[in-house]
Amino acid sequence: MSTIADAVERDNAARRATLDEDYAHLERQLERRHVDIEALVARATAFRVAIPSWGVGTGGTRFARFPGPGEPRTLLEKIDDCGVVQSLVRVTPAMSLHIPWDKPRESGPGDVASIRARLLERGLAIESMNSNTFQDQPGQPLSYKFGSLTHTNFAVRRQAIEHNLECLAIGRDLGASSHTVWIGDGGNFPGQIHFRHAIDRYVESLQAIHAALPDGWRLFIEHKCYEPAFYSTVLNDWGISYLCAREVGDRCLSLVDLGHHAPNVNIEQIVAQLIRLRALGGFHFNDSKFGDDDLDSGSIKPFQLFLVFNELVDAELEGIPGFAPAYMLDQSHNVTDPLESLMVSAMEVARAYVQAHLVDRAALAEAQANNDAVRALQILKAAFRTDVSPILAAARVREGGAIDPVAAYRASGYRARVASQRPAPATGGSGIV
Ligand code: RM4
Ligand code: MN
Ligand code: MN
Repeated sequence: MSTIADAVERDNAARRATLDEDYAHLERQLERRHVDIEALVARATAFRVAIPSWGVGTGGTRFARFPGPGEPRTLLEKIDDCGVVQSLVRVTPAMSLHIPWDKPRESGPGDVASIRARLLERGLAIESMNSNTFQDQPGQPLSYKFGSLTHTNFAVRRQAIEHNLECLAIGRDLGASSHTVWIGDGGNFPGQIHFRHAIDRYVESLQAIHAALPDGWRLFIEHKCYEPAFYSTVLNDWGISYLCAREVGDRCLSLVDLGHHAPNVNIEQIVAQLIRLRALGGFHFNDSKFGDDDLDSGSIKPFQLFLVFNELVDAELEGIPGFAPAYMLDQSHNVTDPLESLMVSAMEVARAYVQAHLVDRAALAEAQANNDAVRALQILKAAFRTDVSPILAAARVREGGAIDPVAAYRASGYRARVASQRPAPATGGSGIV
């Protein structure tokens, strides 16, 4: 058993020589392609992806949840776990919170002051707040069974709006800078929902939330094609998300969650469209085989992840005005140690980002101008096939992180240590939808 810092030092010492060798080799390879490896290390170092507070607990499916040992029971413990991830991978300095799952206590441990202090201690900040009107909470007067922000009854909509305003107030206290709204509203049967009236109610509710946004904040709306409603979802796709965002207000932007589209939809093209419309506010990374599976980023379709970043990096390099999407992991870790999944996922997202910087954009533009499809794909594949692991590892090490975060984490004995300090609660916490 050792602290994280000890484990990093020991594990890095054992891997240092191999990393140096691999780095030097990659440096020579990239020189032949006229790419400066140090510039890529700088990109990798500057990259950021936020961790959702709900990602550090074990997720569940609608069938079961199998809690792991040492799950965090409070926001303070979630901050501790996120601090571990950040100290090892060094690209995850921000957290995203879900209210009421992460609601601060009135006083004592877990209140706003103690949360702020713990964040500071762990080198973390809060980025986005997330409202939760897809569940009923104990003691809540009105139910969301038939909808929240788009409910037919004004009193239910009012309650859902109030909840979002509370999220803004908590977020302001904790230093957040954006609010993300995903609702489960929709219908299970044809005829159940009046499509046009439901979206009218959605826009009206969102306008009330938008009007209360603190200075400098952005409001993200997240579409999803199905689930928990299985026939129709109120905010079902990116187009309706864009149109609603425009009606809601100038600080309202669309958020893309990789798992929220029908199978085989071209998500990278959606990303490009939203960028063109200056409407891409944020991104939830995860991976999927069939639906909103919330599997680990890069585990199923790494080429798709790369193609998404190809669009994001293209926009970044072009300097599109106002382009500053907030990146976050949004995953459900059902069968792994969540901290391991988060570390690997953050590294996979950073990998796709760095690989996208390897695309020879001048050559690609030329291939496109000449309608040379084979050459265009070759250019993308050359970037995608490059193993940038030594770049990512070098960026981590220079920032004090681990060459091999999972190995260092396992060697630290952190999970066993928190398992003894955090007895499992009688009831399992929330999974993820
Ligand atoms: C939804 C959506 C939201 C997340 C919830 C828990 O499917 O992805 O972003 O907050 O799950
Ligand atoms: Mn999401
Ligand atoms: Mn989701």
